[in-house]
Amino acid sequence: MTGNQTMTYRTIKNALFCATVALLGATGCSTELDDGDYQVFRVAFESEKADAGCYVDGEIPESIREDTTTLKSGGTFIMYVTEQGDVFLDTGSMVLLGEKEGDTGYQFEGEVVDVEVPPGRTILDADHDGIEDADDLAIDADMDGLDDYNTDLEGFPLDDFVDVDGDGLDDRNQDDIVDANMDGEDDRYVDLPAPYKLRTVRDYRVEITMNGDVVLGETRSTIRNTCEGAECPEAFQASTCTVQNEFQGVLIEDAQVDVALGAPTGEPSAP
Ligand SMILES: [Ca+2]
Ligand SMILES: [Ca+2]
Ligand SMILES: [Ca+2]
Ligand SMILES: [Ca+2]
Repeated sequence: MTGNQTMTYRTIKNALFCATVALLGATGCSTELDDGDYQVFRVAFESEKADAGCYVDGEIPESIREDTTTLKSGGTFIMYVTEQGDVFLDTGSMVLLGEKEGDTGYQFEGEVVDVEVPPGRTILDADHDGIEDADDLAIDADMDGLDDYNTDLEGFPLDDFVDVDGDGLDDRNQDDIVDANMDGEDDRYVDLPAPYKLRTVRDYRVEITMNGDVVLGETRSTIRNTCEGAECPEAFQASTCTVQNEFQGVLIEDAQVDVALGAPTGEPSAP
């Protein structure tokens, strides 16, 4: 299927089940879902609440702290159970795996971990042994077993010719650029990774409580930034930002849902 095609499905099974339950005098639908079942909810979100950790210096600015709105934003959740009994929630921007929580609730969670190793120093290391040549007592860039810089007892070079890139120019004193792999970069210089890692962990969580045909719940996304290693930059500050949002909604019976099919787009946003 192409990215522009749409998939349509109906919650007829659920609607029939709800109708049967209603005829029997019970209130609303069961929250019990079997393999292959799905339910569609239309929900109204409150405005997002970001905690102080989401702001510079860990303080909610005066210009934001007292803002209020009574407007809601709308969303559609699709909950379904696959063959293995796994319960999924499609929020429209991501799909989370969940589990039943008590008699009437479900809890869905997901985590994205992003580790970055920033570029570090560039060193001159002609023989790529990891030792900067200024500190390297035995350099043998052309790997002929003869030291490129030391001399014998009579003062003659141990290696009379070093030409890693085969351009006829001695790499030590005649060659402006040694580029055996032809990428335009001098092979004698090596980029070292920074001696630390930056880790960003995004946790997403959605809780849904079902009560008959109505649902209540909360979405929560937390982003934690940490630095690992002995040489983290002094300016780096670990941070934790949590954004929370409550919602309420209804079960859409006999819903017809159009879902755009396409490749996942970039990094997920909050549910
Ligand atoms: Ca070296
Ligand atoms: Ca050599
Ligand atoms: Ca050369
Ligand atoms: Ca090169």
